Amino acid sequence: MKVKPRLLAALLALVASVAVSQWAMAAKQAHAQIMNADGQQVGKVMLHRTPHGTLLHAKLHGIPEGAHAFHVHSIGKCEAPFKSAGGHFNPHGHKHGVMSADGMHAGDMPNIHVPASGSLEVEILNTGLVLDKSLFDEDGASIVIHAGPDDYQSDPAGAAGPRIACGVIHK
Ligand SMILES: [Cu+2]
Ligand SMILES: [Zn+2]
Repeated sequence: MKVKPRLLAALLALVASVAVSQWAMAAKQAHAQIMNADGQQVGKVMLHRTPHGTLLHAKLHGIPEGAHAFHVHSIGKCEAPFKSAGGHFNPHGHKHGVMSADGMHAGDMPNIHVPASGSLEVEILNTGLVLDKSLFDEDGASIVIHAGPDDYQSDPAGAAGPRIACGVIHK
């Protein structure tokens, strides 16, 4: 099929404007107060929109030393033991894990490694996460820290063990 150049240009402009407006419509930033299972605040996470996904900036304290899975979960409800937060945020129906050919969830991120002090400040770029209406849907979304590390492949949750901290993501 031969497409007239002018029509093609108009179509390309339309596609570009839809992509730009979706980006522009996404929230510029969001945040989550992270609480442990005893209801104590153990840090916060700022989420910043970028043209390439979401930059998460976490400042944590009072977290047990060691490696912990760090995910975005699909429900914005944090009631200990935080099953209330649902599964991993997964708007595209993928399998879990950065090491899975069928992965990964938009909520999957690298493990965090907390030193003996229990405090950690870290920035993580999640290129699959957009602060748009899929995240801010009716039941919201949350950030969850697990007792153990994510193995990056076990579906659906990376065999990361119990959930030890959680924070609802707010615009
Ligand atoms: Cu998780
Ligand atoms: Zn996952």
